[in-house]
Amino acid sequence: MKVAVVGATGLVGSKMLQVLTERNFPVTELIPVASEKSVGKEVTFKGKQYKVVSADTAIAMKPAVALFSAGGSTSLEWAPKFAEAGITVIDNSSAWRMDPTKKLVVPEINGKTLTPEDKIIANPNCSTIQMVLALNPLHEKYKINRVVVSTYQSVTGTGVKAVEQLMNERKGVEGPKAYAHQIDLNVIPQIDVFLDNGYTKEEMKMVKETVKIMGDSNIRVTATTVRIPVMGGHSESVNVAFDNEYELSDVRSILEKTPGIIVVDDPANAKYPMPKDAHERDEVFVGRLRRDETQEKTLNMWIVADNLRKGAATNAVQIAEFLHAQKWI
Ligand code: 2RA
Repeated sequence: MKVAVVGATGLVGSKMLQVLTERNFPVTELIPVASEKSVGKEVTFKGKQYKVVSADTAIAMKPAVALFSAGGSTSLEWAPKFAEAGITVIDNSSAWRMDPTKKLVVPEINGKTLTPEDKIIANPNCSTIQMVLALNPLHEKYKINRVVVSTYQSVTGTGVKAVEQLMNERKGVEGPKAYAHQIDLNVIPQIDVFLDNGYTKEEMKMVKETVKIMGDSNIRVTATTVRIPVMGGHSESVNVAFDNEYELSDVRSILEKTPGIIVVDDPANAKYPMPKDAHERDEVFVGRLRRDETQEKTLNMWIVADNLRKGAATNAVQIAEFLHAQKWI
């Protein structure tokens, strides 16, 4: 199958190429797409060199599917043009996520809602994906009414420039800045821009996307999202209030049985999820499972995942795998 990757030279785009290779997605021809300044550059995929082309050229080459990771404005402009040409778009930007006519998909949760008519499919925000994967099976059993989440997010979520900023600061050399503040030896309680309600866009993504993916507007989410000087994955402290009482042992076994989740929860032996262990893994890691002793029917947990993989590239490729399994692409 011909596969286009739009934004192929970025952090998520490169990870998409890696994940397509590792998961042996049946790519017969790769069409790497990037901005005009990258057109003509070469990208290596499965040991072969492919020239980066423009979006116009990619449409003319008629791929079956296009994985987009090139930012919201590129998606707004180009995803409809790909879709009109019959190419299914799986879009990692925030452009279409809250559009009521588009599905926002974590395959394990709501993949089954997809139809062959869905030509632009939205991939959720990284911090939302890892959280809902753990929340959804617990919601099915105990009904969640409220979630309080605080995140500890890797610089890789911002992109190459942020990784360079962290590394430069660590070495004490000057360079371009992705953040308004130093990130090394610091914590920045701002991810994306502030909105009128005092929350950041990232925080409101977690609020709104959770409800859309889990399909239940009764779930209330409040979030504080924070950038930390870490690579490898996003971590989240999540407090979950249920309608119904639970047993901690049942919660553990539900999570252990959930595809895509690995429970790492052995505090006596200092075993809990950490980004350095989640790095380059497709699974979501859950630990520090414990009762909230201040409130009944309430659970605390700690969730970690590689934000470039399950939080972005892996989830997008899993959507493509689902479409391929249905023979829709
Ligand atoms: C971040 N959620 O970590 C973003 C990336 N999509 O900044």
